[in-house]
Amino acid sequence: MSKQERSFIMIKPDGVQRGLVGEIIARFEKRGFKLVALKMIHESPEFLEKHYADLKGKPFFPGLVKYMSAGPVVAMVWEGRDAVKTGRVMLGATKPLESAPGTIRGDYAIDVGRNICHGSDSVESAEKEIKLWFPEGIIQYTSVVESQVF
Ligand code: FUP
Repeated sequence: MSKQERSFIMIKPDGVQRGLVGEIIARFEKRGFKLVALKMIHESPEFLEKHYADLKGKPFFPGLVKYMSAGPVVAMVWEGRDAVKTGRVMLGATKPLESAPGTIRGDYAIDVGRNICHGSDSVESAEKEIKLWFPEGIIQYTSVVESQVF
């Protein structure tokens, strides 16, 4: 059964630097998801360590935290049917060799350590990540897509 969900999607510092913000947002909008939160923010290494707490101890962890805190990111929450799973499909696989053309990573990345975007991997982590990145809460509004009756 498909479900209405929220996913935390982030454009990483390399995605911002490479001018891919509009492209990534357009893909989610065109797919039919509703943008419910958006901000550009330059976070500290300490904050990124919280975001990636599950990966603490991995050999790439220090480099990951350094890269993620090197510049601003665009943090977003997208809402819609199966937003978490579909968001992951749109992002593409973590490993560049496995990320299919047509996905964001498959179209724009060749390096696992510079892979442009992040997307929650489960509904539970989406909830945690949304709380962490948007402690101020999320705006409620009705989108045109929702108000259509067909
Ligand atoms: P993903 O959920 O696709 O972002 O993948 P992971 O949670 O496994 O990894 C988080 C981030 O760690 C990736 F986006 C990139 C980085 N990473 C590396 O730099 N090297 C690796 O071998 C694996 C992940």
